[in-house]
Amino acid sequence: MAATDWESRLAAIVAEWEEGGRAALEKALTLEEVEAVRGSYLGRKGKLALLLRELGALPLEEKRRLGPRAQDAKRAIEEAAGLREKSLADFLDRAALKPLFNDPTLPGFLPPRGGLHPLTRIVDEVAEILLRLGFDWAEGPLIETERYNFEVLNIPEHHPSRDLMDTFYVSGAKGMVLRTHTSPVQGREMEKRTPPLRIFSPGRVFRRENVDATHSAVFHQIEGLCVDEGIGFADLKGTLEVFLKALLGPETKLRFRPSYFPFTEPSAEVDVQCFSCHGSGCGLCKRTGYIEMLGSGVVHSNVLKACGVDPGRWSGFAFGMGVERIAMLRWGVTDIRAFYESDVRVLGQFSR
Ligand code: 2NL
Repeated sequence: MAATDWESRLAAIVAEWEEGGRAALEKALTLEEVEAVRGSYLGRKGKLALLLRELGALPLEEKRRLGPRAQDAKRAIEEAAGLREKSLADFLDRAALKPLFNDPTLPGFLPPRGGLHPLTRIVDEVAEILLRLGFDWAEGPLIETERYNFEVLNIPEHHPSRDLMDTFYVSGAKGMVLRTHTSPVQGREMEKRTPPLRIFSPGRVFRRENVDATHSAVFHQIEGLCVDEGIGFADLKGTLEVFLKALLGPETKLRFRPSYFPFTEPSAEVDVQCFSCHGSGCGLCKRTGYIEMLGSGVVHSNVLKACGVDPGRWSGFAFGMGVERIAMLRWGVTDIRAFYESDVRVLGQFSR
């Protein structure tokens, strides 16, 4: 056989080894599989072994030139097979020992950890602050009467804000609605208690909304209410200043904007200077420099009266915020539906 022929066969074997043989060794899971790969090159009928046997027939000069190259290839294959064999053998030894005793030096298996839902975390944080300020946690029914959801709150029948609220009416139960805000809890508490009182009401509310990235028909609110002698707008400002600094950080800057709610007069919406761009304008604050955080106001005297509180002696302030909105701002969530889909790949990112 010609030397050039022999040389090209060696090149083909080396190429095949590099492109497939080496990887086949890495995939081998038994000593038999390792031996099969090694044997296909170096066994009695192995490709490289056969070629090496034919080396003797070549002229001496060619033998000197090509011999070392073939030996290098042989050594590379033997070395790779040996390494794989050793690591497999070690692994199999350990696997064989495993059932015999517990090795306490091996790392343990971490069980998957649970965590609080992001909305629960916001409610808990807000509650901790308000409890510290002397507010009591208050809850009430999700299915409300129109009286507590609307009338008591200075929203008479045919008042346009009843339409604005997009109410779910309970079929077959006249005058019953799914509460559109948590304000009815405050109304009920005002009737039950005697001032001075400070309460907050976290909970689920319902509106007939078309669901999209920022709207859900079921969502959550937290409202606060304070009634005492001599309470005015300054008390509202001071309380919200302390509350929002505790929630968002001591550098938080507030801005009060005049607004309208049927149950407060005067009313204000409270913005905080954007905590992302510090007021210079960015995507989060839509270039306004401010982010809307909550609605608030001095409790309307009609509401006090309707709940059995004498507006001649008592006055109060109230505020309300959306839990989802705060959670979205806090963690940069852009689709409200992420909170309800219960995808652990999403919710797992919030666990501590
Ligand atoms: C908002 C605004 C607000 C209240 C809620 C309230 C409750 C009673 C009396 C007076 Cl019983 N006011 N609640 C007042 C102002 C604003 O919520 O944007 N919520 C998400």
